[in-house]
Amino acid sequence: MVDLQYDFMPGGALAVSEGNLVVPVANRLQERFDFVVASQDWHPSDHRSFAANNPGCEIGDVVDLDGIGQVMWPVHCVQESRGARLVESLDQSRIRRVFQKGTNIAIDSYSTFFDNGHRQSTGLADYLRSNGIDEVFLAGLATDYCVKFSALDASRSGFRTTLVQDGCRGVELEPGDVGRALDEMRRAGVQLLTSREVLAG
Ligand code: VGL
Ligand code: ZN
Repeated sequence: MVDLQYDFMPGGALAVSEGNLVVPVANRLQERFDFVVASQDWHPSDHRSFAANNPGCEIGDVVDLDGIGQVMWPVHCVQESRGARLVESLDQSRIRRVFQKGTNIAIDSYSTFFDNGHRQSTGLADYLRSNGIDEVFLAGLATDYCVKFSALDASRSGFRTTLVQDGCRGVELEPGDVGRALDEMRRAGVQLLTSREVLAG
């Protein structure tokens, strides 16, 4: 379950349209799984992905950050803030572990597996493998950022990977970003299913 946090919900600092609608889907899906992990975007307030920390930059600009193109975001998911909390409507009773990411100010981390430069691992892949897991299903926010990069890394790390499409919503900075993200995942071997199909299977 990717980044089901207040700041990504409607009204939040980096609101994803209809982001609230994926929470009941995630809750229903959890009953089908015996191993549930969550990710949490967890930035220091001086994180360099925030436009406010890059003088002259506007939200949506792309700047070079240590050799990597970095989108400038509004201040969001600041450690310990309410916006960074997993939403209360999410059933958290089955979560084995929450993986926090984006904690290094100098590099963003959309994926729950690696930072954007693939320099550091969060330990998620090893954690899953050591628990005998070779297949993952993803839902959450946002389809075109954290969900996409998590799914691509999951697939590349050797997990059979399924994206639950109605369990995700995207930012769509540019119209069509979600469609392109889905294509990219499909091409990388990620299976796209609806929650209905997953729950029936
Ligand atoms: C996300 C942009 C910046 C996400 C996180 O959860 O998709 N997007 N930080
Ligand atoms: Zn972030």
